[in-house]
Amino acid sequence: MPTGKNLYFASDIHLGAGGHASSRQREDRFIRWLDMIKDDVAELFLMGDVFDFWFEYKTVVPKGYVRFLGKLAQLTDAGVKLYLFKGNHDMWMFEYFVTEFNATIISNELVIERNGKKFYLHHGDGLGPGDNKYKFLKKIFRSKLCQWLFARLHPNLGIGIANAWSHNSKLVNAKIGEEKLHPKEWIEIYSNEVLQTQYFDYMVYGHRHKPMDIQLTGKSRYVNLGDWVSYFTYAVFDEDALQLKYYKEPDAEVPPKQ
Ligand SMILES: [Mn+2]
Repeated sequence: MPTGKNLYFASDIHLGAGGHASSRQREDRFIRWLDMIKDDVAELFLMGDVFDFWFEYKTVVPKGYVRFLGKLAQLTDAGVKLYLFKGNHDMWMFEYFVTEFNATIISNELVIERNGKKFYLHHGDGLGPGDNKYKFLKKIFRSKLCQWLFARLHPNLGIGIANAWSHNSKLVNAKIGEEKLHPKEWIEIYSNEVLQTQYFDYMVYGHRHKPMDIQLTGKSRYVNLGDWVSYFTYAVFDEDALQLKYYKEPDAEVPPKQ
């Protein structure tokens, strides 16, 4: 049994983005964070775009991320419950993480209640009004036929195309593009709409690459997890309240010598 009791949430690590060296830096930092929380965590929610691209074939998975995967194995072997959300970059996770980590894969939203608090959890893509082009693409990409066809391509070709495409839609440009489409914080608008029919204490998302803690209708809060590209942010629920935090490297906290 895990000794920890807390719930931890993080998203948008985009492992693989920016080339091997830059990705390793992000991976190492994220692992240091996992080490920091390992005695304290009961349930770990990785809320999408953990990988800049992921596709698993029946017998093949993408190269890389071995330290991260090893650390996840260590945590889940010790009894930590892992939830992996599909993001818009890694919507093609199938059985591998279930087999290896006994993870629960979440395709859309997950609703949970812990210690009397109600949570609504979603990666954050394709919500709210507009962006019909993306919503249409998401349907196609998530279709069995599309996945079957993609799996027929040789991995060198398939993952090559995916990486080229991912490099093309750079994170920052994608963010600016989305903000042009939705000048208002659309996840906030969406959340308030959901709250009209159902109460949640916390509505937690990623995807925006921007940490936010916004008061919604009534007592509800919208927490956006930010990312591990520029902010290194996460949320923790300690049986009492949800807090958005910045991960500071332990050595960065040492006060300068007099
Ligand atoms: Mn995303």
